[in-house]
Amino acid sequence: MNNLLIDALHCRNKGRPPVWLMRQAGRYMPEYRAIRSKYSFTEMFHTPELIVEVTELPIRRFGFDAAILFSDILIIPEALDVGLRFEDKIGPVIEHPVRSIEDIKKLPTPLISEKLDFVAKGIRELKRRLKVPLLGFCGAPFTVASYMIEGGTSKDFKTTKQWMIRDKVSFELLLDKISKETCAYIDLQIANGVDALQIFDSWAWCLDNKHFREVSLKYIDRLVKHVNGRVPVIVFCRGSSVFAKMISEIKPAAISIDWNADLSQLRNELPSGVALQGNLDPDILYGDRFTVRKHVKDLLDSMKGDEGYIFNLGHGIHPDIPTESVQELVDTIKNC
Ligand code: 1CP
Repeated sequence: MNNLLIDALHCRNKGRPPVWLMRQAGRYMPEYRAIRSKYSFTEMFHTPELIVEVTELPIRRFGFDAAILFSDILIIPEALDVGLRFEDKIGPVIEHPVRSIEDIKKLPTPLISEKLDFVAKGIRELKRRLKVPLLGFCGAPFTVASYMIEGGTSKDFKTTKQWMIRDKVSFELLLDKISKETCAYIDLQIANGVDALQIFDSWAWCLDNKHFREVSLKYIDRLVKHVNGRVPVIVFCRGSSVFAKMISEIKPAAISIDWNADLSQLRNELPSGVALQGNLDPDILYGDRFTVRKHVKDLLDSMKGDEGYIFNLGHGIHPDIPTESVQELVDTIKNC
């Protein structure tokens, strides 16, 4: 069993840093695209056999030190019957957006352990097969809420922020509802064997400091408290370069940093005992192999000897990244 990730999450890794990439099980892999040509994305993440197969693809091809469950953060809105579908070239679309107290009251209270049993099956099979730790994940309530309110992907989060600014009390009722269902989903993942969890708050960057604390961090804190040390938790947000100190107050095992910050400098500003993950600019992987190697080495050098460092990108890998860049990245870390 490869324990580099778990050791690093406990800040006691004496070996080389572990490496995995956000969105490693995705469209940049020809093997993924081959499976995807036969099934819709929704069919794929609903089918335990395909969850297992796709989760394992990047481990087999590149030798990452951790697997991340093939699924999606929007599984919670889907379980809340808001009419989720994924459209090619558009992304997620939510047919019945949530925009008022009345809409929140209409949301069902599903039995997550039954409704998402296909995920439990996938996790159990993966745990039988994998020789690296399995990361489960969920969306942070703020980011999940933004999809439910906007009805899909947004550039400016206008509808979400307008509601938040005009009537924070009812806005928080939605965050509360999403948090409750997410806690049940976290329980399902832990009960079936995930070794660690990552919480994705991809769109937290759109919030000012005060609102980040009040509508994002507060609910991430609820999730971390709910996990209560059963498995290590990594908190990722776009914006973590700025919000890292605040995030460290809720004591996750690790914070995943976007690519704006100088990671080694940030390390000095944070309490010891919190692991750091990140933070290569995903666009570096468009460079040639020498460029990729140089940037990976520079980041490794800057974090040398840090027992709580996990190599990752500052956000997910783009679908058009050449696989050669990913191999160069992994090889550079393994040979460091
Ligand atoms: O068309 C396809 O083949 C589907 C593409 C795809 C994939 C491969 C989507 C649609 N989701 C995923 C998998 C996925 N999503 C994983 C799997 C594990 C991995 O390899 O990392 C994970 C962890 C996610 C999480 C996720 N989904 C996030 C948070 C992470 C991030 O990148 O910020 C978000 C915001 C989503 C929403 C989502 N799912 C898919 C799309 C196209 C989107 C919208 C992204 C956007 O709004 O820009």
